[in-house]
Amino acid sequence: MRITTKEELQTILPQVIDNTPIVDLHTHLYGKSFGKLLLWGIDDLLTYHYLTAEYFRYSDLPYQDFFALPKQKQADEIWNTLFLQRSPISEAQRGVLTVLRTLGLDLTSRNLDEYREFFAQITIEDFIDQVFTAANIESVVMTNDPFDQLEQQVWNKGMGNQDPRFKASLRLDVLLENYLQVIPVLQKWGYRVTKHLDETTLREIRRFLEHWIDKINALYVGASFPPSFSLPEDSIRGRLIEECVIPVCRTKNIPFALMIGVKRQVNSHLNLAADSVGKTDIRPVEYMCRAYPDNKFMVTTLDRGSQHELAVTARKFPNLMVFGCWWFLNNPSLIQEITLMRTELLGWAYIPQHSDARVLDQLIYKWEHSRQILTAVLTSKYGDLLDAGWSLERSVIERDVRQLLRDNFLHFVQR
Ligand code: RAT
Ligand code: ZN
Repeated sequence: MRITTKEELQTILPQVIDNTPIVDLHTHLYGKSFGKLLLWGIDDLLTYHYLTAEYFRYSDLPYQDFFALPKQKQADEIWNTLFLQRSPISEAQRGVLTVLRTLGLDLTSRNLDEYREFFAQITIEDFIDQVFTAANIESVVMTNDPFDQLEQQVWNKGMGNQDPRFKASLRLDVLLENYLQVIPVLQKWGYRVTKHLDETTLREIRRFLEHWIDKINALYVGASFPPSFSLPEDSIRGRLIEECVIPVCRTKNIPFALMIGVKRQVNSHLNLAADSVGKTDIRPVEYMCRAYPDNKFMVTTLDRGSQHELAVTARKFPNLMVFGCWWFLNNPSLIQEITLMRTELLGWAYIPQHSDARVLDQLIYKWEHSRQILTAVLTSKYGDLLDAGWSLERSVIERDVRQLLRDNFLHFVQR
């Protein structure tokens, strides 16, 4: 179907964006076989760490008293403070409303027990189906930590890849940031490693990485990094990256995903909500892409200021795939700005978003809100094409949008 006017564009584009299935490349979700690691339901939704941080902007309850409460009581506190005593206007707060509305719950009742009742009556199998259908998700990528004991049990039983909608990625924060602490664990597992990164140790760490990539069928290897991240660097982390992670990723032909700019634990009382943001230096990314042209790198940064430099760097290196509006950037005004800028600099050659969902239900709001923004950005950009006299077809728009929401990631991991 040919599209020649902006009215036609405004009708068709939102349909195409809604109908395109998503491959969500970074989440903290797990398949059902991971048991209680898979969070879902109203109490998990309300105790999301984005909301706990916002709760403490208003509450006088001491941190330790709040965190000592059972989850349901924490959820009550957050509901009362953020939803009943004031209007839920922040992005994370609005997200809860989008989820409840989409699930058909009555927002006028504001009755938490009624919402709990809904979740008590549904099985996790049905709820996974419901969420994936509502958000039109094809698959999500988990964040899999080889040192997490609960996860290990599932992988050791061969049950980690049971549901093909939940793909794996190997997360290496623990290895890269706390190598000295994990030496005894690696030794217990039969790896001949020492604190001296000698040839045997490096070979053994590569063997460990290869083993886990194969074991979980990892689509990529990933890690988060502080604003001070630097490469090349004569440090344990720097050597592990250049002498183990990068060579193994090349052998396995999978990307190394870097999430740069997180300042961990700036206020440790906040637990999971304790982390903050700092200015990211893009020079290490430039170095890696140039020094390792046969490797593939996926990069997202946490601060707004580095976004432009990152997008320009992607123009220089085809082995760099920029992705997502991470964490504190996952807010409509910033997503809009960043997505517009990336489109202007990179066309279709980037991945606009990942959800970072920690609670299954969040897929609904994270993607509904991101789809709305993508619609606004592409309405404007396709509108410019119509103004220039370039005609469009529905099938062409479908092809373009599919690249952003699905194909760019799948092709990048496979190529
Ligand atoms: O967005 C989040 O939920 C953060 O807590 C982090 O998990 C971050 O996304 C990360 O992957 O380190
Ligand atoms: Zn994350």
